[in-house]
Amino acid sequence: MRYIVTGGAGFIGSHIAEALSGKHEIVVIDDLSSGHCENLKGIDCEFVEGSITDLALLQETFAGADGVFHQAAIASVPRSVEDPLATHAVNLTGTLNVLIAARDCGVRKVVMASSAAVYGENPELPKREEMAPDLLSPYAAQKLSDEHYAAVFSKLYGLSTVCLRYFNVFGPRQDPSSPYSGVISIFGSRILEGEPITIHGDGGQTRDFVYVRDVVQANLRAMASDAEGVFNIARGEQTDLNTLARTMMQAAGKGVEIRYGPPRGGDIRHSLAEISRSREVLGWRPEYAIQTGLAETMRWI
Ligand code: UD2
Repeated sequence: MRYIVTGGAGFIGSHIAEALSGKHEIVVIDDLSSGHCENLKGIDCEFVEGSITDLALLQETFAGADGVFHQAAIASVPRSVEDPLATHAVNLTGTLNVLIAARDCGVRKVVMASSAAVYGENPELPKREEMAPDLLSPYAAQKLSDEHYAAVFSKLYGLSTVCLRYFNVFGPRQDPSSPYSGVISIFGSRILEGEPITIHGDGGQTRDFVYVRDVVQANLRAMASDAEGVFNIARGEQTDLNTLARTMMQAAGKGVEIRYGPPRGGDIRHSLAEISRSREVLGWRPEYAIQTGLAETMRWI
């Protein structure tokens, strides 16, 4: 099979490319705005440097492809608040380009990254796919619009699509130096450097963390199945930030000072996914306990 991975030099994309490497023909397309070539070390793939905002490049690159794993995005809520237009160009117009190029090249299936951001502050837990969205940022609006475009392309042009709503993904290659990085990569690098960590708020907020290798398997299952639509990708488990900090220090065998700062503006308090649809329809289930994923992540950092 010939597979395209957009954003394949990035955090999640490079893990997908790695899982396909040696078994399939892989083309990674990435503009290296947040991805790094080192993430592709040892991965057998063709690399195309370019942006998903370039429709002609996508139409050329997607020729002969069987499937597209679409991971390229400016994956940041705060960036989208600061710059709605630039993030729209990549996250929404870029995704529309991916769908058009896939349609034009006769690609069978597009599996794309969506986000738990679409649930916003809807207080109902766990979050179920059929719940009403509550959009709090341009990023959430862009991802939900992507889902709608995917559904329309399925109906209108017969392009099979799946949208995976990622919750808090963590693992190796999540860049700890980025200000938009996930809490686990930030805490991990601070703990290993012996520096204090800062918890925004009282640490009672919860997230549903899922290890990147489980996210890869969800993508592969979605590509292999006939399923279409929207699926939550998470462990279906709540971890509060205080527990997370303690568990990470245990995994590192090293304690650092915990500082408590003001809550971060726009933060949601609790997050938890219902994952029965992914289990039943995709036949996927998360295999990595948080501790196992944290240990692998700390080894990488
Ligand atoms: C996640 C996604 C985001 C979007 C959003 C939707 C990641 C990296 N981001 O944002 O793309 O889908 O969910 O709701 O998965 N925190 C600290 N100290 C730090 C850094 C973070 O206390 O040094 C807290 C932060 O205030 C928040 C929690 O950790 O309460 C998780 O923060 P995050 O930035 O890792 O992820 P989140 O849930 O805001």
